[in-house]
Amino acid sequence: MRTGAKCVMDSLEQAGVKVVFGLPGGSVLDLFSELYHAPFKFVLTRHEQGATHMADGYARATGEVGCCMVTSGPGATNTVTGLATAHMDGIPMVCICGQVPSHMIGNDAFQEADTTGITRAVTKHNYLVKNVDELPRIIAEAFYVASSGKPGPVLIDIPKDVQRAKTSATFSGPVEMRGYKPAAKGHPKQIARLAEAIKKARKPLLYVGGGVIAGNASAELTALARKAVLPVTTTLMGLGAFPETDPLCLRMLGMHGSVAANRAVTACDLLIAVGARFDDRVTGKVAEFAPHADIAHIDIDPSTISKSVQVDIPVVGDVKLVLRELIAQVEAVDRSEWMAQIAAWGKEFPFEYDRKSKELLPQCVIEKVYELTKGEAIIVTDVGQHQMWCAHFYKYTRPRTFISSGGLGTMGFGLPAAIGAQMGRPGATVVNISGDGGIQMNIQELVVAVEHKLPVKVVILNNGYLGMVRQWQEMFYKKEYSASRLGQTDRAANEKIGHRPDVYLPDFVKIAEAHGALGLRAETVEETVRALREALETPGPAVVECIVKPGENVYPMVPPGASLTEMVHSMA
Ligand SMILES: Cc1ncc(C[n+]2csc(CCOP(=O)(O)OP(=O)(O)O)c2C)c(N)n1
Repeated sequence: MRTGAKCVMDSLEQAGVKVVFGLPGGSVLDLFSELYHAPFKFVLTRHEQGATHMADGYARATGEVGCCMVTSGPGATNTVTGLATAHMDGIPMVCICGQVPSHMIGNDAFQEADTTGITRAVTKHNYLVKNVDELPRIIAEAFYVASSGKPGPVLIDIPKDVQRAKTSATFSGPVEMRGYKPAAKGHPKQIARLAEAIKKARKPLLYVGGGVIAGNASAELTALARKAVLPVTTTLMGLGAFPETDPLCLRMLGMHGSVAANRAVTACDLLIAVGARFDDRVTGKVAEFAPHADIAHIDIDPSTISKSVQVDIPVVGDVKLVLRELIAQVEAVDRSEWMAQIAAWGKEFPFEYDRKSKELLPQCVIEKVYELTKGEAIIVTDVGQHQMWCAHFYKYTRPRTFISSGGLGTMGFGLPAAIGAQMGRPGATVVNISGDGGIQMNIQELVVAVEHKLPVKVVILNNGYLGMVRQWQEMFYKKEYSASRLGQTDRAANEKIGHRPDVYLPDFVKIAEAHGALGLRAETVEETVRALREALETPGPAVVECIVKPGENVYPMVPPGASLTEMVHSMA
């Protein structure tokens, strides 16, 4: 006989869990008591949101299921943003929550929240465990659901009495769930139709999303593109699925996509979406998206087919298996005219910035990170302008090297996700690039990197603004800069509140030092290179704050709701 708490630890071990992120409280003390003897590592975070993003970053960097454990009530509600972030991007995660004892549920007990109710819409599946005998099976199911089909987060809510109750139940699989049978092989007829369409197309284009990375299908995707001469554009989530240094790569498409990618979407006669979901940030005005193309869509999730864009050739299946079938059926086709056209667009409109600027530009900082890490780092971003510049000015050549909250767009994701990524990939260079806004949302987790001797490097692009908000206000809201100035470097504002005008508020260098990390500040290109070098050579975590030009905008940009042909290149 084992307690429920022991069952949880045994089941996590059985599932191959190597590290759990979280924070204890009254309702999970039984679990934490057992954790004391568990063979895997536990990382104590400073906020449950941090725990969820760490589990998420760990999953994105390794391909394994990320795991976190929190208490009931506020512990559970603090996971909502992290669960929603993972849910939107299809990231496998299992979150274990404590719950008040079963007989108190519904009584407004201390630290009670309807966790399964609250998280229903932000998880792939969730459980409230009512009987300890079911625990081993439920945990095995949770890991299966999280990692199969389109991956996603699964939450298990375990009342305190269930943690303490004893059971002789075990579960050794296999998992069988009625109504949940993720597709594996694509339909052979549909695959043959697509192969035929690829042979006939004069201007085909592969539009690749995060599903290719989740499905570990980058090698197959690359082989298909090269064999059948198919140019490739990726979404933000798809960065790294295809080498961006390859001449077939058009870089990212969509709102802040490259001119070449967006023009190719508009001109192509066959658009092959692979593990992508036609997000509004990708399509712009749907009615004018890929107007001349037949659209094929390969995805494991049938619910995504024809959801926002009508698809002509749907192929539901595991992308890796479908791509393998396709590779066998396609052949090389001469598309030199199409390739020349694409190359010309790429040459005429590369991602660029003012290289003569007297002020330090954020794009330049990212380019320096690219040069100094030789393009081999794992880049983890927050959300905003810097996120888009990280897509433009760093070239990703391998999957799982660009980690970002694409679907939900969660500020505060970057630092904890980078810590999780570093935990999963101890030998990798992990660089978190954040804005001065986003970094302040989970800065408390820096101490976790210090405690665990994780050499995460944090680069803060400090423009004194919630930059992306400021850009939208400049472009679409009559320059009414309402509540977008953060003002770390705002001398007048400092003076007004009686601070020394030349003091940074907050002082990120001091924040770094207060957490036990190296803190450096750079205001010029030379200082940036020096600081980045020092940070990269430091064995522990380091923070490099770069004071960059405040008013810089991300271009090109497709205004919200406009078609991909209506790209804005500058305010001038
Ligand atoms: C949690 C959260 N709150 C609000 C937003 C809306 N938002 C999107 S970008 C942005 C500004 C980000 O500013 P900063 O972190 O300084 O990065 P920058 O855009 O300047 O690079 C805001 C507020 C968000 N994405 N996430």
